[in-house]
Amino acid sequence: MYTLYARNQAGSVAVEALLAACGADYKVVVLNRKPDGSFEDYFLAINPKAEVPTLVLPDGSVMTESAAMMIYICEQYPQAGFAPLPGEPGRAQFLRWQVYLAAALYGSDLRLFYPQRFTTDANGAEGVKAKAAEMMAQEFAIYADALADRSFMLGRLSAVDIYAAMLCTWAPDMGALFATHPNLKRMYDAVLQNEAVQKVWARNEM
Ligand SMILES: N[C@@H](CCC(=O)N[C@@H](CS)C(=O)NCC(=O)O)C(=O)O
Repeated sequence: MYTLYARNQAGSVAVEALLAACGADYKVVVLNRKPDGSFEDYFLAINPKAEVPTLVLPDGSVMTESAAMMIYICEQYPQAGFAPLPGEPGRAQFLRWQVYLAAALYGSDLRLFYPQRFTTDANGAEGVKAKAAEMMAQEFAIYADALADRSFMLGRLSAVDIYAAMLCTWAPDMGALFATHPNLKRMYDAVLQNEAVQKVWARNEM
């Protein structure tokens, strides 16, 4: 069984949705925060960076990094069809966008929501936040341009779309994002047609 350490509406959402959509045997442990905002102590022994998602695999080993988890899960459930497998057409684009979402958009999101963690300047947070918002807008535009008139980046629902849908929910103004990029709304609605994804969104109170 997989154990996913999670927090509602956080980066664990896409991993949880993919596990559910693949029909994996998994359980979710929703982490609580201590009064100082840090996660419970036992979690540090599992992930020294104390970040969600953290995934414990059926063999007991620990995985961090949401994009890597999603690529791995797709490979464990090839019949579910949420990624082109190595050697199949579309594999390069699958890897490209999976890593783009993690490295570019997820990164900008973290700087937007936790700007103080990205500067040693006591007055620097506002600048970090403003630049993150600017970069996020550009990164969504690049993604939307590549998506063009398709509903799914690779032509059929894949882990990339699930990841992108989660990231859309973190946009500072999702309505404005969808007004600027109607194809992102089309993609989002198409991802949410998947019943397993819908259930995970609901469990996360999204
Ligand atoms: N690169 C990591 C980033 C994970 C991350 O930063 N997660 C955030 C939540 S979305 C987190 O746990 N931050 C620490 C906190 O909330 O205290 C990944 O893709 O999994």
